[in-house]
Amino acid sequence: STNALREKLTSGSPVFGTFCSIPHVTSAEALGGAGFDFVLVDAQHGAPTFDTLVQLIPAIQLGGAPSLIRLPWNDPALAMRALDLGAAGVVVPLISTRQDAERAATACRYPPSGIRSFGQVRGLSYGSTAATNDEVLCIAMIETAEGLENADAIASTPGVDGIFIGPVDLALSMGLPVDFTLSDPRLKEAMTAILEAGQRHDCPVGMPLFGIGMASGAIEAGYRFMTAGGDGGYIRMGAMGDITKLREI
Ligand code: 3PY
Ligand code: MG
Repeated sequence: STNALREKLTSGSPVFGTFCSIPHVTSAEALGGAGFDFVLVDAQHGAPTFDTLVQLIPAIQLGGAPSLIRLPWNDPALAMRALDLGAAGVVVPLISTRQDAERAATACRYPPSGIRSFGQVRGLSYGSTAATNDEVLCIAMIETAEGLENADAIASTPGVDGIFIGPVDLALSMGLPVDFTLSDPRLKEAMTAILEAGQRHDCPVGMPLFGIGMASGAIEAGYRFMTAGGDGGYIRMGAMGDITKLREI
């Protein structure tokens, strides 16, 4: 078997995901069934902890989508555990150097390519340890000024399968204000530089969409995978939309 998400990422057509930040099987299954190409379980900023992944990943799978787990930190133990619990891949925050990228990529691979320990529990097997090494996804987040400087070194690291830009942390690290429209020219220039580094090394680059109005511009620019929204926002928006209309009657 092959990792369908990896196939989509290499196909060239845009790939869309959404954030799971609520650690409950019912909402996770609903997100998994919504039609996105992947669900990004946010174990960095969201409420999901590693204790809940064993329930969330199968629930999302039951809905029909693969899971990527955003780790709280670039910790090999967490990457291995997320993969052993059935994630299609991991998203590793704050990758700033080649060494950071190698640490993340090798945690996801069995020897001889890496240091992943064997014990899959419900991890996805792609036939052999070598095949599994080829199929799991290690997505490195570039979201610091140092990561921007090292974008080529990160994007060319063996086993780094994609770059996900964190525009908010990147702006903060560059001394810029938080602005979800991402319109500061210095931030735009930085994001373009990362995108171009990815393109130079045939490494797909993704970004979060702060509103789906950003999607067509992002696709045109060359971003290959994007996240839109997430469970908490979807509940809030749906509920607010209804009560707003009701109050207008
Ligand atoms: C950031 O913008 O820093 C992110 O991590 C987005 O997910
Ligand atoms: Mg971030």
